[in-house]
Amino acid sequence: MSRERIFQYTHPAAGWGALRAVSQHIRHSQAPLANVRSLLKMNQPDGFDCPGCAWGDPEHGSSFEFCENGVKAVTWETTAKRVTPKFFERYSVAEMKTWDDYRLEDQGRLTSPMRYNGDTGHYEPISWDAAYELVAEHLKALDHPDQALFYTSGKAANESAYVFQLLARLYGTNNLPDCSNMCHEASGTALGESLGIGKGSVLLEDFEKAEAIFTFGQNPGTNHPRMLGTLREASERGCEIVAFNTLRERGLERFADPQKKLEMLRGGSHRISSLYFRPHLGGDMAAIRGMAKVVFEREARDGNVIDHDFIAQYTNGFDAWQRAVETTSWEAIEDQSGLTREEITQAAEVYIRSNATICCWAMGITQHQHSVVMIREIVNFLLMRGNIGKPGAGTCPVRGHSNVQGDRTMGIFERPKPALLDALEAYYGVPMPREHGVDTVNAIRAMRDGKAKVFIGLGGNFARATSDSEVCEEALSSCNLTVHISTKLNRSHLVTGRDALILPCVGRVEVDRRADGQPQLITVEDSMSMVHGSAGIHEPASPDLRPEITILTNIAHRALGSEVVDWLALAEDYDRIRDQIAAVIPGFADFNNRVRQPRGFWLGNPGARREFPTPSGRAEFSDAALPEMVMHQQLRDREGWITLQTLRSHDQYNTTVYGYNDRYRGVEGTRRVIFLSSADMARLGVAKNDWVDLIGDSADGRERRANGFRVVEYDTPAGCAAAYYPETNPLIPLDSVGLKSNTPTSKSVAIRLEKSVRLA
Ligand SMILES: Nc1nc2c(c(=O)[nH]1)N[C@H]1C(S)=C(S)[C@@H](COP(=O)(O)OP(=O)(O)OC[C@H]3O[C@@H](n4cnc5c(=O)[nH]c(N)nc54)[C@H](O)[C@@H]3O)O[C@H]1N2
Ligand SMILES: Nc1nc2c(c(=O)[nH]1)N[C@H]1C(S)=C(S)[C@@H](COP(=O)(O)OP(=O)(O)OC[C@H]3O[C@@H](n4cnc5c(=O)[nH]c(N)nc54)[C@H](O)[C@@H]3O)O[C@H]1N2
Ligand SMILES: [Mo]
Repeated sequence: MSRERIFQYTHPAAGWGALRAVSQHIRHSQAPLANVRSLLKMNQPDGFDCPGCAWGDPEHGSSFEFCENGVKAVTWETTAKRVTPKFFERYSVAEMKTWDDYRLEDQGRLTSPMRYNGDTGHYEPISWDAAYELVAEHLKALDHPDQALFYTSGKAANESAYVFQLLARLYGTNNLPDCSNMCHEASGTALGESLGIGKGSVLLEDFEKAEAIFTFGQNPGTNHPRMLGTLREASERGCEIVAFNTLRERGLERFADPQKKLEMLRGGSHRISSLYFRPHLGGDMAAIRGMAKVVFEREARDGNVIDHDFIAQYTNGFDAWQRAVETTSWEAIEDQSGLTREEITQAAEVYIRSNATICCWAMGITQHQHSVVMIREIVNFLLMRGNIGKPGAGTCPVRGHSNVQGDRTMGIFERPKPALLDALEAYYGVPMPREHGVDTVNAIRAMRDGKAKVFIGLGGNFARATSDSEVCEEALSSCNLTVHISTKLNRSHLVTGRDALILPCVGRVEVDRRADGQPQLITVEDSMSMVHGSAGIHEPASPDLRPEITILTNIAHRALGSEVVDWLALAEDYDRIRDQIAAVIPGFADFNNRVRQPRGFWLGNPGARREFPTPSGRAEFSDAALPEMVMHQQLRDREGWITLQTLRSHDQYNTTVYGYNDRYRGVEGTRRVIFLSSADMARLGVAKNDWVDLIGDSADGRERRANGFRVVEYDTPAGCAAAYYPETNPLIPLDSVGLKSNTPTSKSVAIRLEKSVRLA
């Protein structure tokens, strides 16, 4: 770890800093040659899908797209370090529990299946057959299928996800919580209500035609670096980019493209955003409503701003929304958004000038209590000028995990639509469970209340990614069995049920071979609904790894038998899984052929054709009122309290911590910092570099704290603080969730600070 240092970052995003960071990560992973080879194969027609983000791939993807965080994701998986049975003999679970997330994952790739022994406190080797048998026995022993939980993290490929949901449903439950419940759930819900389909409507090509792009609550410089290239190109050809972000984020301001070496040699960079606004946490709905107010005023004055034909032909509820906008006062808008009427008018002018507008958003929008109505307001805003279903315009919820969208398409959803269940019943000829299952937060409640007894995780780090860490750990520990299908050691493995298994699997960059030696293909779907193939190129990190599908089908074969589904045959050739997907999931006809086309295929989005599969067949405006008070308004009069957003540093992938630097925010050598405005530092009586403990809400009688954070002064509005996830997850009460989305409110957490004394 490098020395702790807080500094002012003055360079553009990416650029030389990114190249330096890349070479350091390749060196640290100790497998340099292999890494370089894999980088050249990333996001190529015959290579593997980048395990980083879900941003779309360019049409002319012949030259490799450089992305610092893609490199980190790949080197993290191709590391030469190994976690062997000897390692588990040496370290007890109790000892590893004292390690932080970085140290756990940095031990390297898991190599062998392991079973926890409660008597010794160590994990011990177990054979694959015995492990499969153990899971099957536990599943068979439950009184009711709803006592089992099947969690999915969004890296699982379509084929793994399809098999996993089939296993859960044939076993008899819809208990399929996933990481999406903590991520874009509100987007799916809001888009479904407004437009009839829970996915974004734009393609990458639309970014080449947009005249304005609005981004809300998103940090692409770190989390979707390839999107910066897209934004830069748009900006270069004169498209106006308007950013709304509570923090000043470097990647949204300036960007130097590492692929343009000449520009970097000259020390050049390119401006990304034309306008940059910093609303209060949770203030975007008010800001958007303010922009709509300006549009209505301009329509009344000049006419020709609102697309009345579009509204009449395709939508419902416009008048009620117009009334809602007109009755919302500027005072309420300014107070909640933290932006002035002048600023909002300036942003609205860009919208009025543009004939084709895209709105992008991510976690700064989806992780609040009122996220669903906020996203519906984004859609209202687009609909009013007909910005759905025309080139260069539409909705773009920027997804997280590389296949999180595909997993939902494959049926990973605790509240499946009847049509999916009907299709499954028709194909397999057996009844499917109709009761809704539990999402992530309800899965924790179910374990806590003794209603769920077996937890199976297909990837991810459930104990660390969820809110209220202590409650979640107690819940997991009360299970009969916890099973984690994983590539790397993480905290969830250490929060064992009475029985616990770690089942190590082949990673995305590794070859997965059929018995005849032919490589298997897997498929994924990106943020723009493009489905394409992915095939690894490295030999697996250990001969004792199994592909996810081998693990799942062996469990299914033993737990359910193979009368309805010939599970083991599915694992032999994934084309057989794809044939079943083609028969069950709409849009996948002729899947095996179409996915072998160079760029795969587009699933399409009815919204792009101005078809809206809502009950009315029309796009629905939402006339929701602004929430009376969002968190920062509730807390500003409570002495000592402040609203915290929990976010990602530049050196992490969710709970995977690559290192301790957050270059663009000027933090080096530590993750235990809290970003505060100078006004809040004065109000709360703390100074730069002070050590503080963070205390969460304890209204339900449970103490919540996270100790030992250093104060960093940062350019953010008063009343709004920021610190990294997952260290701050213990502060988020399990019951603090979004309305209708049930997503933890990770961007609106009530905290107060206590000074702590610590040796430097
Ligand atoms: N390298 C890397 N890439 C990733 C990930 C990663 O951890 N590392 N994670 C992946 C996943 S699963 C996801 S979901 C995405 C996440 O991508 P992001 O959504 O970009 O992730 P966060 O770090 O949570 O950043 C939230 C951003 O929103 C801003 N923000 C917070 N609250 C508000 C608000 O109320 N209003 C406004 N306007 N802004 C706000 C914050 O200042 C911050 O810039 O990235 C994916 N890609
Ligand atoms: N406070 C707060 N909490 C949050 C968020 C936030 O912004 N703030 N963000 C939320 C969001 S957006 C998300 S998406 C969730 C993420 O939640 P998860 O998806 O559960 O967590 P990850 O950290 O992505 O999971 C990392 C682990 O996945 C395993 N893994 C990696 N690759 C593979 C693979 O190819 N196969 C298998 N089987 N396993 C693999 C590794 O063992 C690794 O340790 O966290 C959520 N939690
Ligand atoms: Mo996510």
